[in-house]
Amino acid sequence: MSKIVSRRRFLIGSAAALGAVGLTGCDDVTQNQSVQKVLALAEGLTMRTQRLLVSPQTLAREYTDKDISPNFHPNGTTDPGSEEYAEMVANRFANWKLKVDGMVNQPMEFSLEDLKKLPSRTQITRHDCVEGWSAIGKWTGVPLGLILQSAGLKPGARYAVFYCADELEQTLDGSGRYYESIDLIDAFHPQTILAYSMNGKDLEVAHGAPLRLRVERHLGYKHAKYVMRIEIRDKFNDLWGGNGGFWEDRGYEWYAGI
Ligand SMILES: Nc1nc2c(c(=O)[nH]1)N[C@H]1C(S)=C(S)[C@@H](COP(=O)(O)O)O[C@H]1N2
Ligand SMILES: [Mo]
Repeated sequence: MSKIVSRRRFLIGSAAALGAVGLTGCDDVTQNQSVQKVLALAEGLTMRTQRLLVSPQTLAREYTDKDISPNFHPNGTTDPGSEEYAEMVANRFANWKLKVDGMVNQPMEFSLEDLKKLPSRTQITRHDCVEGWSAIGKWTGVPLGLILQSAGLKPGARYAVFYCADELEQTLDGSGRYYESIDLIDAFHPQTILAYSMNGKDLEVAHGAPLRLRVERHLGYKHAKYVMRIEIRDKFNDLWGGNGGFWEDRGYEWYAGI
């Protein structure tokens, strides 16, 4: 309990430390239930404190072309490796379609060509991975808000869940599938885009081709690569480990605000 109280004091007392909370490794943290509870509490506080102090529409810093990192390290899955995915790569994603469904008025499908015809946003931002590296890249894609607006949200919709093509951990029960989720505030944030281009070229396989999420005020693991389907939901605790993402199910925070 005292740990929790001091954590709370620390959080309330140090607005300057926003985002510095809870950058944890995943090995022993996942084993320790009380640590998990503190992390969960800290996360709630971090989110509420941050949401109070930072307006939902605050933009992440954007950079210029000369700031772009010459080497942007691909991380996690660098090729989903399935036969299905290999076929998609072979025909340059011509038959690939992004599915948008769940709590929407109009379930939709978009080919890569469809997405490229929609209004786009280009942003040069810094990607921060929990593993301790950062890189600046230029991303072009469709604002997620546009897609959600056109599908139309049903009452009670709260989250966008991203289903990816890769299993980061090979498991028999499918629990190694990469997935992520964000709330609708982040989904409609102007810098939240479905990117099909990086540094002026089609997104490479290593960086999540054909489509990856950029959710610029969050840590790297929220930026789902190889996005195949977006489902609008009112909850995510009934999916896989119940924590809203592959890494969240392994101890990372759901609200990875920076
Ligand atoms: N589908 C999928 N998305 C993912 C990952 C992954 O392994 N699979 N890794 C995440 C992590 S931890 C980071 S830091 C970034 C890395 O993006 P990059 O490969 O473009 O550097 O992707 C994120 N999105
Ligand atoms: Mo990461």
